[in-house]
Order: sequence, then C-alpha cells, then structure tokens
Amino acid sequence: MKIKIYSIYLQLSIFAIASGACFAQKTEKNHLIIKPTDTPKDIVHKAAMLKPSARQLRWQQLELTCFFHYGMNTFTGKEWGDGSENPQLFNPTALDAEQWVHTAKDAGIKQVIITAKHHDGFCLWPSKYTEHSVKNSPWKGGKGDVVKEVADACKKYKMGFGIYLSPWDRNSPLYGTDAYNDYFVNQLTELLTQYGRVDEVWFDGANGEGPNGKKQVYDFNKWYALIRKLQPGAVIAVMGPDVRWVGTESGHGRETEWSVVPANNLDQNVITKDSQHDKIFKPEGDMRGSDLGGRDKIKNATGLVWFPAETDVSIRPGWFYHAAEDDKVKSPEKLLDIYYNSVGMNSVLLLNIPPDKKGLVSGADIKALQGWKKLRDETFKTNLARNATVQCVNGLRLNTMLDDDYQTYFTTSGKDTSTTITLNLKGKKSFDVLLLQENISIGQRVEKFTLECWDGKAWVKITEGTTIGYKRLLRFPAIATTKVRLSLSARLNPTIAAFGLYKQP
Ligand code: FUL
Repeated sequence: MKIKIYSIYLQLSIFAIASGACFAQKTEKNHLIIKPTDTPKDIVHKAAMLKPSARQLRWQQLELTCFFHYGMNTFTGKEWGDGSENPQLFNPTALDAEQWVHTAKDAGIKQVIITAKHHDGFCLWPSKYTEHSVKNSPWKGGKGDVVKEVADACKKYKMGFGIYLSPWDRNSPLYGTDAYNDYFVNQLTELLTQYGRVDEVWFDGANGEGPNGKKQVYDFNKWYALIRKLQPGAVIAVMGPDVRWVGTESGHGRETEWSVVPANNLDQNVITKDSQHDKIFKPEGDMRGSDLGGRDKIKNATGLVWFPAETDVSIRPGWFYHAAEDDKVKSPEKLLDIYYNSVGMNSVLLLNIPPDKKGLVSGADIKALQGWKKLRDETFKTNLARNATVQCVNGLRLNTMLDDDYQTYFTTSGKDTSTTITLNLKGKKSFDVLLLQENISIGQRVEKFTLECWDGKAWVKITEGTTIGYKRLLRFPAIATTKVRLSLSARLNPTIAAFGLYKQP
C-alpha cells in the first residue's frame, strides 16, 4: 500500500516537472522571468526580492493544519476503495464534526481539510451529479451532508476550511473521457459555492484508467481558473500552483527549504483563455531533492516562483481509521519531532486525524494531540532572550526581533547582506531550542546562520543551519550562558522578525 501511495506522489512530481501549469494574479506577483542577460548575481537578487501572494502568506502563517480522511474506506477498512462499494455501508452512528474541529483547535491547529471525495468516488455531500454519495446511505436517512457539518463547525470555532477532491474517481463511468472534466467542474462548483469560504483546495496526483481503459487527462487549468473565480482566497495544493508537496510522507521536511524555486517555461506571452491576467508556467526540476532553490538550482532557471512546502503525514500508519491501528497512534513525542521537522523547517504541517466508524476522533488520537500541545506549550512559553540587550554594528531596529509582532523586523543597513548580532541575556540562561523567523512578506533571504555562546573566554558554536524562511527551529544539548551571538549571511539584506531561545521541559 505504501508503495502504491508513494507512486501517486511520484506521478505528482512528474506532473510538476513535466506539465504543471500555474496561475498567479497580476496584483500578487509571486513569480518572475529571468532574462537571458541576467547574471548569476542578478538571479540571486531576483530570488531574494520575490514575495508570496497574499493567499500564500496567510496559509504559511497558519503553521498547523489538518486533514480529516473520512469516507467509505472508514467502513470497509481499506485505504483505497475501488468505487464498487455500496453506499449503504456508510453509516456513522454518532458523527459529530464539531468534536473533530474542536479536537483540532485544542491541539493548536488552525485549518482543516475534509476528504469530500476520495479515489473511490464516494461523495460526503449529496452531489447532484452522482448517486454514489451520502444521499444513498442510511446515515440521517440520506439527508446528511458531512461537508456541511465540517464547514459549519469551522465557522463556529473560527477555523480555516478546506476540501480534498480526488481527481481520480474509480466510480464515475465518465472517468477516462472528456466528459469527466465537466463532471469534476460541476462537483468542484458545488463545493466552492454551497459551504461559504473555502481556504484550501487539495488535489493529489493519482491518475488511473477509466472503464474505457484510458487514462484521464485532467483539465487542471480549468479547475484552477474556477477556484480563482469562486474562492480567490483559497490556496491550491499540491497538484496546484500555490503549495508544493514537501516530498515525503514521514512528516520530515528538508533542512534547506527555499520557498523560491525555479519555474522554467514561464512565458509572459501565454495568456490563458480564462483570464487576461494569469500566466502559465511549469515548475521544473527535481521536486524531491535535498535542496530545490539553492544558488546551484536557480542559476540556470528561466523563471522563479514562490512555491512553499506543505508536509502531510498521518497520526496513524494509514490515512483512514482502522481499529487495528488504535495502538499505533503516534506519541506526543513523535508528533513533537514532526513539528520540529516540518513547521521548524519552513513548511506548513498537514497532520491527518482520521475519525472512526462512529464518526468521532478516537480517544487515543485525542490523548496524543493533547500531549503534543502540552509539550509545545511548555517549551515555548518563555522566550529566554526576551529581555536581552541587542548589539549589532550594521543592524537596524535591533529589538524588534524580540517582540511578538511578526510584522516588525530587524534588518541590516546599506547593502549589507551579512551581519553578527550579539545578545546579552542579562544573567545566565539555560536553553536547548533556537527559534528564528524571517519576515517572508519581504522575501526569503538567509542562506546560512550560526549561533555561538560566550564561555567566558571565547565564542563557542552551539548550532548552525542554512535557510530560515517563515520559521526555523533547532534543538541542541542544553547550554547555560550569559551571551550569545548570531551570524547570518543572506542573498540580500536579511530580515529577522523573531529570535527565541527556549528550554524544553
Ligand atoms: C494520496 C492518497 O492516495 C492517499 O490515500 C491520501 O489521500 C494522501 C493524502 O494522498 O495521494
């Protein structure tokens, strides 16, 4: 199963490499063209100037989002249904979407995504366009709508709301024909118009053959244009232009995570039929390598795009609930490790929490989520650098990196791209976590950083890293010191919106 699931992502990467089309709004220029006359230095400068679109910035700041994988598979015990399942099998006895959303909120999660339709084609809302849905199930006498219940719960608890609509549909007789693209547009339209604001639309890359033996050719451009028209604030992931799959399902992102990556074939002359303002480009190159946007990767690019990473992982071994996996729910410590390796590596975490057959998030998952939240809260409650005295010969607005305002930030004067910032901690402080944030609304710039401490005689290295981006967290053996210094080198004047030192419980 794992290999199969993995293969979807492989198809996804190939899509991104070979045929990914992308839209960007004129007013939100999150992409640019490299001119043939641009030198490597010009390209680095351009990369440092690129900014996320408003929808990308909003999404990045969520940090924690979750999936609810729910549907026919919950009742059949499968991970992938083949579409022949009887709708009568879908029969939760105590479905409570408020419990799902509330559980997520209590864990610090800011946005949820419901699997409105998985690969088996079974719709969790009463779609007009198919009989394969909740309307033909015994649940609520066929009058129920899971998508609505989740959307309403999100409104009640002020949570972001997103939909997963599987392009691969193993039930639809139209799959494999042009008519399927219209069917898909109709379903997407229902989801984008009947449930209020949608904040994220999630497409994966699974692409099988229809009953006619033909592989469906997905009309992604049309779907993107529809989403932009009906829900302009929604980010489109991961077979989409706004959010990139991090490249693993382990919950671990990459150490060097650039949100600006090459977008070759960005052609300003190609105007799509759907919008005068949208342009098409094809993100190219290795979407799963260890560094996608370093100097080496961008030097031969013909275009660049802001295309940030999302790390999706399940709290359980499978994406759907299976009672046999109740004792395999990830521990709070494992979830914490995932947090450091996703959010702490310039990515947004998309943690899957699959509700059970009754229609509830099970006790084991709730316990793990609560334990995870407690560990994070205990660690991040006190920034031990908060009252430090900051010194820097070429720095501006030194103290803004210690306040709680992400908008205010430290930067360097003139054209300085590197700097050293010394923080006098006012007494000996013991810590084992470093937090750094760049103000990405200005761009992503830092390429290398080192944290050192004063041992009374000399500066001693504590930790180091490459990219920072929206957030970088590093753990190391506890250090007790009165003074630290942070050295940075960047593509352009670095920005530091937050600097923190913390002690794990
Ligand atoms: C994959 C699917 O095949 C899995 O079932 C799951 O939905 C995962 C998030 O995406 O492509």
